Amino acid sequence: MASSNVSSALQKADPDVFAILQRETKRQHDTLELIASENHVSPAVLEAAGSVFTNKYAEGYPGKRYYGGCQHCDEVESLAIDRAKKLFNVEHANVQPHSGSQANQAVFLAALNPGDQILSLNLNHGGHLSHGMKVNISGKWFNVAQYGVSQKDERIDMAEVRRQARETKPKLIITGASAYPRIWDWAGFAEIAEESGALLMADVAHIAGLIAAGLHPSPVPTSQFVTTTTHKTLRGPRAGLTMCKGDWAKKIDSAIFPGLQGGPLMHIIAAKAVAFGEALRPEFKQYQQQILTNAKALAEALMKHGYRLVSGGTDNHLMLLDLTSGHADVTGAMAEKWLETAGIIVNKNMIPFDQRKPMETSGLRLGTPAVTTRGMQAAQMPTIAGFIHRTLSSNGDTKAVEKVRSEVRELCDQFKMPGE
Ligand code: DSN
Repeated sequence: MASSNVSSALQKADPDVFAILQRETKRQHDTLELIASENHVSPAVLEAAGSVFTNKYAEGYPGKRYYGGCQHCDEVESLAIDRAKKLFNVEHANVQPHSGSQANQAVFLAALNPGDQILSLNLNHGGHLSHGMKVNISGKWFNVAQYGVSQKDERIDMAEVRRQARETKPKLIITGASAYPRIWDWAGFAEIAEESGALLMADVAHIAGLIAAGLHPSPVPTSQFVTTTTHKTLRGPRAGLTMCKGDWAKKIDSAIFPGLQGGPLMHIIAAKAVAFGEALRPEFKQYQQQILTNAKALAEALMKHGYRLVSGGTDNHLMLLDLTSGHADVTGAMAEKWLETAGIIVNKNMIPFDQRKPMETSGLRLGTPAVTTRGMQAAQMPTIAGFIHRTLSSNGDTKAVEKVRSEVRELCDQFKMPGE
């Protein structure tokens, strides 16, 4: 197999990097990956990502390149495009964005001018930095208004979205989040966008796999633009994807190249083609269904231990645990560290109306895509919730955490990583 050849070549040529890779492989095997935006790709995706396409320059698009020797780049990029279009039932797909941020920037470059007004979800309520954070290019180049969740039920306050849209008259309304556990009301946003004359963009990075599997409504019919990363629930390589209605195709393509990027990462595009192919198979729907089942089971088990979850639970692959109820002195940063020592990998996260700073936070974000890839099911979720509870309620006590660590390792040994 190519991957083992690559490994042994690397071992010989560069034992230092090889050893680091070995350690990272072991870390991933020995820990429970609960970061909601991470996943474990298949050996096929990994092989394509590590393929000879990394040697090739292919600026341009299939059939219109600025370099010779691009015939196989054309084949693989066309295949990735066709599969993406089929997967999301969308009129146009550009598979070249290197990342989710660049997938979003392509929309900004295609549809906006500096100084234009945008309306997006508040970062502290689950939004994303590329949707208008002050220090991000999106916040520096555009006027940003933000909607949030309501204090009452911690769900997106559609009345507030409408009020802000009327008041600020945005050119673009951005939907989508990096930490929102509920279903999006795409039709509600479309109505508001239409009413206020705004374009609509959905950044579905977190929920792309659920949408592709038909387990979360799709924003494709109601949005001019749909962007995503390809490595979260979609379980592809680390990269981006910009999709749009046919009448925006030309503008989006020229925004990505030559507007934002030079040579596309053809090895990653090949890996996207593989991942989209995997996502078109029936097993992928079962996998996405299991992610949801596991998330519900984890949420219920945590609530049984007395934890409060933002909005009272989850409809998707992630949940936000509010540490202020029950662990008022514990910050998200402390909890993240203790859990990491126990072999449970999570990230601290702001919760809506958080009183703490982003480097501390009062919340943790937990997600089930990666543990589900390893084959864990609802039966394992109470065990994981128990590990989390023991770690947090011990206040990071070394002995207690060590005991959890060894049990986490035992659990990990029972569930293979892809390719093992
Ligand atoms: N950093 C990603 C996440 O964890 O959700 C978003 O870009």
